[in-house]
Amino acid sequence: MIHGVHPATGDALLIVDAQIDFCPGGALPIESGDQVIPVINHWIEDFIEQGLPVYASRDWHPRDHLSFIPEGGRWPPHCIQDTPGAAFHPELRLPASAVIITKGVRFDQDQNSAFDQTGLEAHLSRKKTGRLFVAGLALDVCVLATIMDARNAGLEVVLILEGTRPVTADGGAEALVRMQTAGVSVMDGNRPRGEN
Ligand code: VGL
Ligand code: ZN
Repeated sequence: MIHGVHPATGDALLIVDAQIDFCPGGALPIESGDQVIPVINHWIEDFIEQGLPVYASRDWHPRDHLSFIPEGGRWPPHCIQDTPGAAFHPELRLPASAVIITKGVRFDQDQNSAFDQTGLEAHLSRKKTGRLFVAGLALDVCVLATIMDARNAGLEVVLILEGTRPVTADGGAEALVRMQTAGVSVMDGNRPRGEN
């Protein structure tokens, strides 16, 4: 566990799927999923203050997506394009400069990772991003897939632990082991600066 990593040039913040459907009351609710929002807002402020880029992915499925239970998939229908539940959490303070990454739109496969066929790797390389700070939902699904792809793309990764929650506790614990084995820095503490 690390404390007090400070964002600097070459860093970017990636917020994964901070959407209504993944929060309590949503279609695929993650326990305390909404509690990540104020944590993420602090990080957004810090990145913006320093002129550093902010990215936000969104799960954005066509209706009757193959990942939905009625279609033989494993999830209740969620994040259907342009429905209220697919919107970012209303308290998430995304800046106008945030770059949105849309995923999960394919009819023939799910896309848990924000890197999966989105072109994000090439974009970050062009922007000379070397390190990604990652938070969002869910730790054991899309955050995990995104972070593993980021590592495979050669990026350094800092997981903001207070800014993520798992679908299941066991899944979350396993995800953390896999991430740490892959060289991810797990940051304990909900502020980019200060005491943590
Ligand atoms: C996610 C389940 C299904 C996620 C997306 O964003 O973690 N989880 N689709
Ligand atoms: Zn999904």
